[in-house]
Amino acid sequence: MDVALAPAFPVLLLFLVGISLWVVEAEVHHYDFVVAEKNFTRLCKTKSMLVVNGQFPGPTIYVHKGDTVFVNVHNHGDYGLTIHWHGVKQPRNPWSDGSAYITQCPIEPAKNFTYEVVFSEEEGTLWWHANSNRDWTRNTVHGAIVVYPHGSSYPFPTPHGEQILIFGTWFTYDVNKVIKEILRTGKDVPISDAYTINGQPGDFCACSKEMTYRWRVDYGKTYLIRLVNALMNEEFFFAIAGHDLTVVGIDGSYLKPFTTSYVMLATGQTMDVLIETNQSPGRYYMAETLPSYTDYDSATRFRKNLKSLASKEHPVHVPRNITTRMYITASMDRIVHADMDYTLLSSLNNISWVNPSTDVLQAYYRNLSGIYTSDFPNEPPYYFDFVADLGDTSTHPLKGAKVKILEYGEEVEIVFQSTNLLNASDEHSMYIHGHKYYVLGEGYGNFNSTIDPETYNLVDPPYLSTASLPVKGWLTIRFKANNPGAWAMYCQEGRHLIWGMNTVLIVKNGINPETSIRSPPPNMPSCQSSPFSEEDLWKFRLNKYIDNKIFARIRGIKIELLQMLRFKL
Ligand SMILES: *[C@@H]1O[C@H](CO)[C@@H](O)[C@H](O)[C@H]1NC(C)=O
Ligand SMILES: *[C@@H]1O[C@H](CO)[C@@H](O)[C@H](O)[C@H]1NC(C)=O
Ligand SMILES: *[C@@H]1O[C@H](CO)[C@@H](O)[C@H](O)[C@H]1NC(C)=O
Ligand SMILES: *[C@@H]1O[C@H](CO)[C@@H](O)[C@H](O)[C@H]1NC(C)=O
Ligand SMILES: *[C@@H]1O[C@H](CO)[C@@H](O)[C@H](O)[C@H]1NC(C)=O
Ligand SMILES: *[C@@H]1O[C@H](CO)[C@@H](O)[C@H](O)[C@H]1NC(C)=O
Ligand SMILES: *[C@@H]1O[C@H](CO)[C@@H](O)[C@H](O)[C@H]1NC(C)=O
Ligand SMILES: [Cu+2]
Repeated sequence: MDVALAPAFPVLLLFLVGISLWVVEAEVHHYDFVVAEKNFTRLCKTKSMLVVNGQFPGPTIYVHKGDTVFVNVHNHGDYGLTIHWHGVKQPRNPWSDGSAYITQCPIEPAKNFTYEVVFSEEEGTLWWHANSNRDWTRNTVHGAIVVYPHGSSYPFPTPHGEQILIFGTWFTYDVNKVIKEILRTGKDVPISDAYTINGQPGDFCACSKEMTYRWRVDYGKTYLIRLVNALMNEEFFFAIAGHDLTVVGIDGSYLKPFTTSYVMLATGQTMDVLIETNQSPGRYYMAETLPSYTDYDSATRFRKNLKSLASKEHPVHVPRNITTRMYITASMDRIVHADMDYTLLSSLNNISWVNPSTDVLQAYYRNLSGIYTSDFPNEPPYYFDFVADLGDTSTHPLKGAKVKILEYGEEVEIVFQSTNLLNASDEHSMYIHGHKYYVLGEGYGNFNSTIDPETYNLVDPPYLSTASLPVKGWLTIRFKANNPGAWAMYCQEGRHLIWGMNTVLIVKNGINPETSIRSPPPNMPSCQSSPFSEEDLWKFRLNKYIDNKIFARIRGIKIELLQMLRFKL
């Protein structure tokens, strides 16, 4: 640690600091990630699951702002996977983004691939996870990333200590095997058995009393808690009994500090909060709760407090000269087949994503035709009352690998609109790779382009990579397309993602090498034939694969489905 030098060489240190502010050396770190099956016991049951370096959650990556990390991922599992660095911009380096069939083909079993993870503007807490829109490997293959400031300090008093809390979803068996099986056979999707904090269920769960995660703190100190929502499908509220929390950062950027009794994290979000241990010594529960459908006001109230620092050291650059405007509907869909079977899907602007056989980035970079099409639309095909009670209609979205092409340097505004197709509106967690964006506003109902923009925050909007799109509501974001590459944009919630709520933004090169994609590293994994074809997958994503949440809410479909199953017997 630099600080350790201070007592011995105070003069030298001052000298170094004076210079090093200008020639600050970014560090290079190396990690090996061995992905392999291992047995874990929770809730009285032992299961084998895929984890990194035998740990769940996986190892934490520690860096300073601007560092580079080489992570060699050795796949000792029995199927292909990729690892994504959530919220890391990776300037000009989409090759190491780790999106299966979007920026690379999977690392096959017994192979390895070295990611070069380039940190730039990020500062705070992020995370890494396996990334596929066709499986749930990320449920067990994930871990935190801590990015310390470099050459400067936190924009808040330095805490006495810090703690990472990763929230996960627990299944008492390898759920990814079940998901793959479901994609093949059409069996029911399971509900999770518990939620975990740092890999452990709460002490009221079976066989969990001794194992429940405990964190010892000293009285009268301030601690920084780094929260990671690694849940498969849910956003959640988090609180610590008897203590207020001061929110100071989100998705690797700082916020104007605000104090609150609870926080809320969208699926995939990370948050930095301070806690003062100012209550009488004792035990206090740290608890996560899922919102009920009446809790959206609490969620909105919380999110309204999220404001960027917008200071001299941490300025905001909200795009003002918008060259591309998109209005994107996020829907649950259903295709009814001739034999009365139906397939549940999800879509963006009525397009349900289908992975190509070769990754989009390679196809783009090498000018291969026939892999994707560039016609992802800027608006939905039809306008209707998106949030009305539309009943159980069949929606028949289009399928395909349709991408949106952006010129380098464009300033983009996207209004996401959740629809109530199938009477199944849900919250979504909209995530874009390669770019963080400013969240200008959100609201309920259909977006109104006359009155809603008046509510936008153009002064100090939060700078996120993952943001909540409210149920039956809208969300407006802006970003500058200044990172050339092919970047996935999707709902982070696992069940919506595997149904197709995904697309890709291709940002073209600028005019010089500094604004162009780097050349690909050697040894990019090559594309093997996937274990089952997209067509099979499509057929198998059938009626039986009903999302439990939807199940509970759309009784109409449930009854219809049961009747239909009986009919088929
Ligand atoms: C997990 O436990 C089962 C049953 O005890 C055993 O057969 C299996 O080899 C173990 N797997 C690993 C990866 O240790
Ligand atoms: C990693 O993969 C490269 C080929 O891509 C291979 O040459 C090397 O031996 C592998 N390393 C290990 C440790 O498996
Ligand atoms: C706005 O963007 C257009 C297209 O990129 C550009 O020609 C124009 O100069 C920009 N205007 C401002 C004020 O930046
Ligand atoms: C890529 O394809 C386009 C259209 O087919 C063509 O105009 C262009 O010259 C090609 N570029 C390269 C580098 O092959
Ligand atoms: C749609 O859902 C709402 C509440 O979830 C319910 O009151 C209404 O009856 C449903 N409409 C149809 C057509 O099923
Ligand atoms: C989606 O596209 C299909 C095919 O064009 C069309 O039949 C359907 O009505 C569209 N659905 C919506 C919700 O726009
Ligand atoms: C938007 O709001 C204005 C003002 O309330 C209203 O006149 C207009 O009809 C609304 N537009 C739509 C598309 O609902
Ligand atoms: Cu979603």
